[in-house]
Amino acid sequence: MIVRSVEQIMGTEAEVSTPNWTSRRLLLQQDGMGFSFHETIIHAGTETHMRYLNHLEAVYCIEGDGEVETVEDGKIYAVRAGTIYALDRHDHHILRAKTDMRMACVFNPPCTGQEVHDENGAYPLEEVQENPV
Ligand code: 9YT
Repeated sequence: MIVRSVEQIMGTEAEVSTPNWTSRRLLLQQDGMGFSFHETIIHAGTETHMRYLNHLEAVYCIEGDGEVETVEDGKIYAVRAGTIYALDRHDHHILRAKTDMRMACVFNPPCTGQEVHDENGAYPLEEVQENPV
């Protein structure tokens, strides 16, 4: 069994920060679970454009207040504690944080650790599958 806490991740390579967010990657590809699991803090007042062309992501809001917009149809959804959104169509989306937001994020296929968004708002696809079962 794997047991970890965010305190153990802070200050290590598995904590990745950009101006808009800080992601603590609690479970990664090398853990062999078939998904990665991150706690992400979205900083208040930020707007982040994302489009995970190579991944599916589900995002569950634990704390904070904001909104997510799907670019294709311009729909805007409130995001607050208890809300989940799932990017089942690799949706191009914009996340706006009114306050700091604490999110639990799951990626399939799993992230390897150091990903930050490229010019398309995507993460690269990692070819190696550690857990091909
Ligand atoms: C909510 C969201 O997608 N934020 C960007 C960071 C990402 N969740 C990550 O790498 O943890």
